[in-house]
Amino acid sequence: MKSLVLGIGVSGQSAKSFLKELNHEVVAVETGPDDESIDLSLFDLIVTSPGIPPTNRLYKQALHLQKPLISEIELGLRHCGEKTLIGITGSNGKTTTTLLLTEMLKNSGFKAAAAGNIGRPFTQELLEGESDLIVVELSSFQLERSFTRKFHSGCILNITPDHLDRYQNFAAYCDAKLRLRELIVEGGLFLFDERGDIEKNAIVAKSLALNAGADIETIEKTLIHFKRPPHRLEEVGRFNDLTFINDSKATNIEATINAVKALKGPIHLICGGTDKGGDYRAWIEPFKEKVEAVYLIGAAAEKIERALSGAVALHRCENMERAVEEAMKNMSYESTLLLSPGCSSYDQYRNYE
Ligand code: UMA
Repeated sequence: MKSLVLGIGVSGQSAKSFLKELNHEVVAVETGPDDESIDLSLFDLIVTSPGIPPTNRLYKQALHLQKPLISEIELGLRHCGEKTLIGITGSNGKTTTTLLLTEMLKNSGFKAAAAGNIGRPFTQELLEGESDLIVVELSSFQLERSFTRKFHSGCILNITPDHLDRYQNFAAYCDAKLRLRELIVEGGLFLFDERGDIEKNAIVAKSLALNAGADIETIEKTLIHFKRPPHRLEEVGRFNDLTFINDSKATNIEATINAVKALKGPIHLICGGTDKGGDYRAWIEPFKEKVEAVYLIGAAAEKIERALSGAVALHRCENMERAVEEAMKNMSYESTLLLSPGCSSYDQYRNYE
């Protein structure tokens, strides 16, 4: 078999190693949007990385030529043997839920591991890990070209507008998320909570853990001791009477709303970055009476300014440093400075961290 891997990021590299283990002859390439450099007729299988959009020319050509075009996740699903798999997707809360569930299962004695969108590619865990149960965090991108029913259970935590720079509309994004339902084995547990919140995420983790056979006492203990991963409503310091919160993982509009709802006012909010095509007017109502001022940074600043104009005090800032300086001048007694971008960070940073 001769296979082509599109994208040489972590999942592309992992897919390449995995295919080599399967004795495939493998070529891995980076591919620009209009790339025509590869003769696809030479390949029996094409594995695509999540970051490559369906508008990419090779991706489109592969479909046109009816070549098998699969995600790195699908590659793993086809060769995961008897491992128990649990899938977690949603617009917000999936990493926290994945970690919490994995912790519950490990503490209950399972050889469990977390993989997928969380950072460690699924195929890498299959190749190198010693787990016999894998909790797979799945992004909409990863679900797009995944087909094999192998998950014993799974959940969609919530679906709110995100990645509208990649999808034609919200319905197309929902369709990608809903693919998880098609990957769960007959009779497997499927949970779908359209508008979940972080408490509810604990209930989801608990239900999935119980379903997998974890014991209730260990689950409850894990919940008590579980620490949210960093960059999510993380208190990073206090200065005089001011509190500083890092919520840089809030890379969509709903996530910023969740942050504002979870905190006490008055809030001074730093937001902005790369726009993902959503409507920031959704912030007007939840910001009322709680958010005292908004400091705008990054490429989306102008769009956010237009959406929020007249609803809240707005400050356009050159960069993060300026935004912090400006906020420090304005913050009154017991206010909170919140970084919750509501956008992705690629215009200024390598990633949300
Ligand atoms: N590339 C191309 N052509 C393109 C786009 C990208 O050649 O059109 C190349 C890049 O030059 C780069 C490689 O592809 O070399 C990057 O591939 P990728 O963007 O698919 O990223 P990976 O490094 O493989 O990481 C991916 C996920 N990234 C994305 O979905 C963007 C990681 O999720 C995931 O942890 C990893 O696989 C392991 O499964 C990150 C993410 O930001 C954390 N996810 C998004 C989110 O959570 O919102 C979906």
